[in-house]
Amino acid sequence: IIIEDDRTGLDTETIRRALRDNLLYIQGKLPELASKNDLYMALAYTIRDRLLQRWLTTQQTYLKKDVRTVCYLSAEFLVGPHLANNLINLGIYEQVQKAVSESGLKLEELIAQEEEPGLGNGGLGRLAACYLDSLSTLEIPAIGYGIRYEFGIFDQEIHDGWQVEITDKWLQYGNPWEIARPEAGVEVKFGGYTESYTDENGNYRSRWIPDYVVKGIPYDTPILGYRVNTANTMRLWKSEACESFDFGRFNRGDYYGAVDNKVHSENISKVLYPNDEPIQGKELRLEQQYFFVSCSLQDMIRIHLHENPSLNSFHQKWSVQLNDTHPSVGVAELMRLLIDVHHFDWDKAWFITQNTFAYTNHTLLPEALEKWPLSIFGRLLPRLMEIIYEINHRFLDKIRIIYPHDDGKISRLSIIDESGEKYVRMAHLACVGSQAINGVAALHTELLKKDVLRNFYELFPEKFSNKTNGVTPRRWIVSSNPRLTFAITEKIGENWIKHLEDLRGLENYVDDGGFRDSWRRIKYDIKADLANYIDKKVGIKVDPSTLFDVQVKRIHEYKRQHLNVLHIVTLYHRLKNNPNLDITPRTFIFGGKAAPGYFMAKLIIKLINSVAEVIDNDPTIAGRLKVVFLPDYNVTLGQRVYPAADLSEQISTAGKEASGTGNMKFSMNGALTIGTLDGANIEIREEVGAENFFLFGLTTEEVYAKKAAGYNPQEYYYHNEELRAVLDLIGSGFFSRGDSSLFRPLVDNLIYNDPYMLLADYQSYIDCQEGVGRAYKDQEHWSRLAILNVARMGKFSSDRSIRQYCEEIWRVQPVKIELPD
Ligand code: 26Y
Repeated sequence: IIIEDDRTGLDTETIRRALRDNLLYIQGKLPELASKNDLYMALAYTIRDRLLQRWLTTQQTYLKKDVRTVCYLSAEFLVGPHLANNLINLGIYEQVQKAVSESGLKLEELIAQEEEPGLGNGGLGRLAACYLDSLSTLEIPAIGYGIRYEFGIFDQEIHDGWQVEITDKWLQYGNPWEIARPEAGVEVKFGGYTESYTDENGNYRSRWIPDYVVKGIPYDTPILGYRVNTANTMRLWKSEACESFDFGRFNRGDYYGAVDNKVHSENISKVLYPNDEPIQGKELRLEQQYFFVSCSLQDMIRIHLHENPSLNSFHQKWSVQLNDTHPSVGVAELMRLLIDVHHFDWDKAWFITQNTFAYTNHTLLPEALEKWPLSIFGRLLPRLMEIIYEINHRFLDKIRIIYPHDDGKISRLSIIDESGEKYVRMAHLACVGSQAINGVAALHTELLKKDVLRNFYELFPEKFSNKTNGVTPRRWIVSSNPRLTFAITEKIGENWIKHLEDLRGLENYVDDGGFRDSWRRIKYDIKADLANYIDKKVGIKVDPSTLFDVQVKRIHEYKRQHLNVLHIVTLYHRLKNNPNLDITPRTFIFGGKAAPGYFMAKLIIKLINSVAEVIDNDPTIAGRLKVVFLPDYNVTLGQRVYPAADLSEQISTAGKEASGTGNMKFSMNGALTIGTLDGANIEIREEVGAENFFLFGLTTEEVYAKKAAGYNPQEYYYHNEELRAVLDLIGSGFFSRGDSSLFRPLVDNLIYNDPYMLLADYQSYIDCQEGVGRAYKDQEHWSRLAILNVARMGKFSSDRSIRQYCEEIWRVQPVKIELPD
């Protein structure tokens, strides 16, 4: 037989041989002694070889063509497992399936073996991962820069209904997808002081004498595009102690002190902060941010100077996107590198800096805007503090000309918040230092302009634009939902995978009874799979013919998982009062992690589990209501859950969810949405049609108006009998074995405070849910709506988002990668 090159060939026979080789010579195992994990590793290395060929060719091409490159700076990349997606993108899933069968195992079992890198909290980190997939698929030169956390987002267990956090040891069996590059390490300074001096040409300069220096080592993971040869790099930095640095302590014989330093250096990339709201004043977090940003900018400069005579053209060759304010210290860092290290004058450096960066905002909650106490910032990054003062000084001088005698304006725009304890406002630094500023959904961008960043919008309206989020159909349809993928492709071919707008072609089949029939069969089978998983994981038996009503996302009061619970308790209460009531049987599925220090979020998890238990133990409810909390919601579990959902819960208070991306994943997989006019829900509804979307709740304007008029939740409590009964039931201890104090904080918060207006939206939600239940009873009708939802989701591909970023912000072009024959 003829076989291809052992490390690049794509036919079944070559892959089979490569697998055997890797098992012997990389894993060092005989086939008869190999564990499932050994086989997974052998397969992963086999696929990695195929990636490397494309990756090296990509790098070589970029170098030769001297391309303009996008750098996506993000403290989080929630990429999910690599193996299945690489097989799909390479187009060798079937070949590998056959090649693996020799081992007596199924490919799916090996895929399940992969531990996902949980290097993110939620939406923002996952968005960065979808964008890397699209950048490669669209053949755009790009690098994703971030942090290689040794411990990612914690694993969640549920004990007695409460969340318990377990360390995520994702690296313990090795990571076959990354390659360390110690030779490309860079140094990062911290602490100490600055001094000014006059250089040999008589120029005033500043010098930073640090307290300690940390080394950053890059770890590269190739990110392959779909059915193209482009493999871009995700470059994550690990912190290490810097031997070259002369620790004063060590010289003084203070050995333990020197070890402290080593330990401290290694701590910087040790663990992901498991919060999705700023951690006020945690110095280590600021160290993480500066660490990865300084490493990344130094790396770009090194690459640039390798290909160009000077940094004068830096902004022409690099476009750097700030994923929220987390990397926004980069604005000051690039200034420092240009001025202190490369001896640029201020104006030239500022021109380059401003034309390099662009900033994406992801939040509307004012309390979630990142700010750092000056005391911490100045101590840790004294030279950057000086530079920020200078940026601010020059910025405010310009403002004074535009708004003379308006001190209020000055203090509102200032990068330094001086209203009490002094802070650096990171969003202000990002706005001033960027050529473009964007929100992540139409409503969100409008609210940024009107509210959160109003003063900046007045100043430079031309910098603002909207870039509605998107998700990659390769992971969120093809990889997660092979059955649906097959059914769609059978009808309209496979172009939709790269051109999601082509899903429109499915509209021709909504009236095809046979198609609707097979659509329902597919959904049922997927739900049956999830039911098996649920039984295995939490020991609850659920019926796949019930309506699967799903809310999976981080637990947050503004996302209102507890509004969902109020609906469940309402149904339960109705059934208790009227046992023969005819309701649509439902299975409520929840999943999501709570920040470890967020008391109310943890109490909401406990409430869900408590309600689940009572309902489960009530024989009169059997077959009609079921509640499941799936522990450890992550990318892998999301891939199981989205395809199995009938109903997607997107019920945040209007004006609070910047965009949402789970909303898109559900709808693409044929779930209908019950949602508020918030974030991208608005645009989803616009696309799928108002008649195919279950809308409820106050609008943003109504929320604002009610707040302004002095919202009083007690009015709802006293005037709505059913609502009162439901809240009283929860408050009574009925769901907490008689302990009426357990859920008191939650119930009281709703009755007396209710910052997210659950009580105001309650009735509208309950009524809307009744409509959902009725609609589900007519299965033919429901299938039509589901098919139309899928057919009209084309806009929400991350390919569309990335095209807009490329054309309107980054001004980068695709570069074709040809493999040598
Ligand atoms: C400062 C730090 C601890 C921090 C870390 C993570 C702060 C915030 C976050 C994460 C924020 C986040 O995930 N935001 C979400 O971004 C999505 C992508 O744009 C949006 O769809 C979603 O509405 C928004 O909440």
